[in-house]
Amino acid sequence: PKVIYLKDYQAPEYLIDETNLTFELYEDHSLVHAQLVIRRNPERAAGDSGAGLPPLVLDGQQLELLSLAMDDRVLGEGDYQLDDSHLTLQPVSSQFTLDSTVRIHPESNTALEGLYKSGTMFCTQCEAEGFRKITYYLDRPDVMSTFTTTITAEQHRYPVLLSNGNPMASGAEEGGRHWATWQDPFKKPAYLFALVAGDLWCVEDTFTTMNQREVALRIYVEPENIDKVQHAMDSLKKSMRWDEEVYGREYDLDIFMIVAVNDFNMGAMENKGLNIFNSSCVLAKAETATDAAHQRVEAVVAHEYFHNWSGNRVTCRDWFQLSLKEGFTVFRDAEFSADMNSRTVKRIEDVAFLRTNQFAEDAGPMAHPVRPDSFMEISNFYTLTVYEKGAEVVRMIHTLLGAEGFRKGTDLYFERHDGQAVTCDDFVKAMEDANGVELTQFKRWYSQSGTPRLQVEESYDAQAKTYSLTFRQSCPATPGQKEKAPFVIPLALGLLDGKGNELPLRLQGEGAAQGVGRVLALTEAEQCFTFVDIPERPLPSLLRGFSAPVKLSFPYSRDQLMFLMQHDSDGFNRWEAGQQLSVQVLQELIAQHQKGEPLVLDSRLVKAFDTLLGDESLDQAMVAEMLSLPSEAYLTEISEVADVEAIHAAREFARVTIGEALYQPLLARYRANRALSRETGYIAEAAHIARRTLQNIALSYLMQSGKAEALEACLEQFNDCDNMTERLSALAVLVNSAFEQAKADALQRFAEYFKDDPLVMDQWFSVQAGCGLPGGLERVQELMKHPAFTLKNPNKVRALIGAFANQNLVNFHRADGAGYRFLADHVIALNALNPQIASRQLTPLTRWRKYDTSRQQLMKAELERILASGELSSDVYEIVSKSLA
Ligand code: HT7
Ligand code: ZN
Repeated sequence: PKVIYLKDYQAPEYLIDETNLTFELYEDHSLVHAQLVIRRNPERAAGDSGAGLPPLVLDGQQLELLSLAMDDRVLGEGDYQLDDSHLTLQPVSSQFTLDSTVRIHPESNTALEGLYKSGTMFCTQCEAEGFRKITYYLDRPDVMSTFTTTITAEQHRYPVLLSNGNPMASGAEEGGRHWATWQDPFKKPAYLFALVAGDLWCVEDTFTTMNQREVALRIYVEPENIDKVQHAMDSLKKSMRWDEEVYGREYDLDIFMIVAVNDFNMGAMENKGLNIFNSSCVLAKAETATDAAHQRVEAVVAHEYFHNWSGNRVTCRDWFQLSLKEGFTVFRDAEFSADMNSRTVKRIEDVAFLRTNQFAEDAGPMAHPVRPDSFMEISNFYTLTVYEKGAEVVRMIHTLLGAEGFRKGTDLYFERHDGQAVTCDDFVKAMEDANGVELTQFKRWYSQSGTPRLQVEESYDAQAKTYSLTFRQSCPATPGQKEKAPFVIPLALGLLDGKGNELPLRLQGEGAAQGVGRVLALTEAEQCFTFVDIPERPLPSLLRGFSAPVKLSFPYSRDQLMFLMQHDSDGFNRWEAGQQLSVQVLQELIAQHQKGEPLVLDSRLVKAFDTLLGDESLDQAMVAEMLSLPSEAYLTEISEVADVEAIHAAREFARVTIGEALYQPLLARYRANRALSRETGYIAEAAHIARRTLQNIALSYLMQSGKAEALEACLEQFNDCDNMTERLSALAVLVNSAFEQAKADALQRFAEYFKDDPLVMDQWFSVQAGCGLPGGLERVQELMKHPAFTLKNPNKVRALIGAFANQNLVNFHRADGAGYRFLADHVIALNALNPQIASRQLTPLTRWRKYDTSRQQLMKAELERILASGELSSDVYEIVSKSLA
């Protein structure tokens, strides 16, 4: 495949002002008629000479061209050139209309890109380059057009016909068919086009905007899911209000629709006025979806809705700028979730995810900047770096400018660029201009890959009462980038005295103390800050709220970490101190395991957890977070060479020891919370979610004891609860226990009861795929034969193969390489069916450098086997070849 470079970007030769589409949908093929009103791009016309106009090169793949006409002149084969991805013609005037008809086959499209069928429903996925599988077009985000779409289909099978914009007209046709026309008045790139045809029901509501316009809201689902839509509808209305209040952004069409589909490559898609969602990100009710699933629905509904401004009204000039819309929108949805739920818990969850997964990506063969310089396949660049690190970059701008300055910047950005396709530079420029600041050095966050390291040293001068912090930043080499220049790192910090009080902060040279806690902007490779009037040696609380995506190191003792856990005024850093303490303790256990010594858990960790459990005044959500040990994946990420077995053994040993040592306080907490759950029934509010989370963590520790009393509690919860949060947690701890009979019974009853609900069956697969007990691979192989499993459904692939390879590290990384072989076999099978899903499943194999030489060989051998397996999609080829380079 060809490599595409950002430096080669050129504005399009032609623009498309109007796009008129007619779809004729049939069972064994579909026809697409496109009428495009095209003109020469004035920006490119300056150099036009007598030599005539440049050729028009349209994108098109897997299309059967049936007819073509330019300004009513029918074109024959000699009038154009066709290859497998382009149609090239020679315009004779600078403005013309092009009519084409193509035949396509949505009924056999397993890649789920372009127009395809999910079950009986027709639907589309056009981002990033799927529209070219629907018709010949300038399929690039800087070509923006109005769209009018007519759909014709059999009335009985497809009573609902939807596209972007507002409904214009509809009617019946002969032969049991009908039609509907939709018009989208907002210019948009083709990646935001959508079409749906199916037998769907909808839940309807309305939203009155800040300017008193009434917007119709509709969520379409298959009839059996109509009772699972209310939560998404509530989330949508909250999102619409929040975007008005926090960003001043009002919705613009008369109608906003969401459609749930079962077969979808990602979470959801922000098509203008017609969002299409993976059903897992829309459907939620207490009996079938966990608290986490409810929160994900709320977050994804918000994310896609927010794209209406950050992505649709202002879009990307080219796909290298993807983080312009994705990083910004992830930041917006994270802030929304923080406002709707617990701010600190949301930040903890996001940072834990970033540090475990994005930091690993940034340290691996696919490391790339937030704004990549090149790619082979753009679908591979919907990455944690573009999304999550991109959101951290926007968050840092927010931290540096403050909430008010940031809002001034976004107001200017939306005003200046409404209706345009722009770049990350344009976003930063709006921030600069609105605030009168310069962010030139800051922009290195967009162009340099890798996670910066920040080493901190302290010194206290008791006589002068000064306290100095020296910061040294560096960034490891990443593919194509050996040397890195210093980043601007916003460092939020505070200093604590011996009683845990915050000290007023005055830097040397400043007139007066600037309050307690502040943000320093680090700009140099090495920089020292001296605080004055510091009466005693303080304890620093650094990188509060994780104010920058860096790896910070400061030589805290375990006692200091315990002190911060109790006294830091920053909730995030209280959790962070607990995590650092756990990491130190677990690393000690890992070393003991490696030396063949008996494992001994530092009792200070048990004491810290005991204190947390004993303090009833603490927020239960925070206690739950703080009682959760760092994951095996995180322990892997921070290891130089990950010792899979030692990490697993150390963490399991810690869990058993804690479960036994704190059995009574855990049982007391568990019983109190479970009693409340029974008393109130399921309530989807933050305080109840927190209570259930703590209850379930307590249950998982209690089950480590192996006591019959714990099993009894677990079975009572499994059998008698009224919601999926309690039921699935009980099932998960049973699955990970040694109570074989109880486990088998529970799994069987669960599957029997929920066999017709695919999303619940996904959870059933995942819980088993993640079980770290011996024999994991064999269990997964057996589950692949289950009638509910199919490689054609991405949710099933993620639930079983993905959960096994990403969450069951001790089984996936079996010393004989059978886990690697299993994954490679399925990547090869998926490559032919769905290249995007195939390439995403490859991620764990790309991390081979983290492991011992024997595992490295085995992992590389599987990557090489994939490379040699035949015709590879560009998606899989790019990841495999870069991983082996
Ligand atoms: N903007 C959407 C991206 C997306 C996508 C990309 C590649 C292949 C399939 C896809 N489905 C959706 C999702 C979002 O970030 O909102
Ligand atoms: Zn997005």
